[in-house]
Amino acid sequence: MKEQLQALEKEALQKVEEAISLKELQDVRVAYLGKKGPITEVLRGMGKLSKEERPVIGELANKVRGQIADAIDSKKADIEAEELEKQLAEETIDVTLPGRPVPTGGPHLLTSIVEEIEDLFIGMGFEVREGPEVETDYYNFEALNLPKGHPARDMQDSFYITEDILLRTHTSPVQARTMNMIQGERPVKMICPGKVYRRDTDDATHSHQFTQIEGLYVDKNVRMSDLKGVLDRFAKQMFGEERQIRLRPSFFPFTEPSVEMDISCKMCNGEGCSVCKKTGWIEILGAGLVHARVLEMAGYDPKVYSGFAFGMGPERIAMLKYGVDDIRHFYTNDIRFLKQYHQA
Ligand code: FA5
Repeated sequence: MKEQLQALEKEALQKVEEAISLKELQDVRVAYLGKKGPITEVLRGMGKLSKEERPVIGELANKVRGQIADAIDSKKADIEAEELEKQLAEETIDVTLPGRPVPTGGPHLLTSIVEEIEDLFIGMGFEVREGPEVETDYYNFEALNLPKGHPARDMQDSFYITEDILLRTHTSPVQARTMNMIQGERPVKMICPGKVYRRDTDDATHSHQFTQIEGLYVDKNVRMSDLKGVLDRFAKQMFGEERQIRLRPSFFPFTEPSVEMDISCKMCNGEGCSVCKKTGWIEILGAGLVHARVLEMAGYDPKVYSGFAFGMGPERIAMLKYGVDDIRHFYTNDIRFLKQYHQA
């Protein structure tokens, strides 16, 4: 029986040594020290032993059991320490690692340019106004001296919703709306940015939906030289001293005299390319002195008041300023294009 106990001890210690998880260790404990285990079995058979043998075997059995239990406890502590070590290693946070960048958006180039132009005119004393994109025929045309059937309506092919309602073709109706609201009671100095719509065929410089910024200054004694001064200041601040500007006589039914302002093409330095249609110039705005008839219709006495107005295309301005070769880049939302103009 002594040999049997010693063999059991050896075998159990070997199993403890081999156990690699708490579950395996628990299995060893149950197998050797459990109620149905071999040591309990030995102790149960003690009654059959002689008086002399009983204490010797009893002591040995208890010693074997104690040693197996101690080995299991010590191995358990080792496995637990190992598992904790492993868990800590897995959960380690390296605080020196650089953070993962979170992509951020930024203003669209068109938004930035409109805001830049707004700031520039606010600096010259203009206030910013808004008007509806779905407009009546009256404000879009008639109040601007373009009665029904007037041939100049063909200059702006329109998207009609009903016979009298359309998507505005320019921001000029906001001129008429603003003056109409004030009814000649005081001067007006405002700009109005917004979307406009035309049945134009899209190409490098034309889009069926684009942006305009209207300007209107009505006061006593406003002259052509005031318009020239404001536009000159605008162009110099926007494009720098080196760019050339030219004013060409033009025609708009709501201004008299009328002009168009061109800027020398940045893509070809005025030599002629596909962007400027080989002319070396890109038209960016129309302007003129507010027609007496328009003033009158809006409640201003043209003998007392005079004014100037202009309407510019910010897409074309951004194209000239940043060398964008196609207006369609503004609307296709290609992130590679937009990203170039994000300011951090
Ligand atoms: C007008 O729309 C007039 N309402 C401007 C005006 C206002 C004149 C006040 C006098 C007094 P025009 O059709 O030329 O004018 O357009 C003005 C500007 O809008 C152009 O110079 C150009 O910069 C821009 N523009 C016109 N059509 C398009 C288009 N299809 N795509 C992009 N920009 C355009």
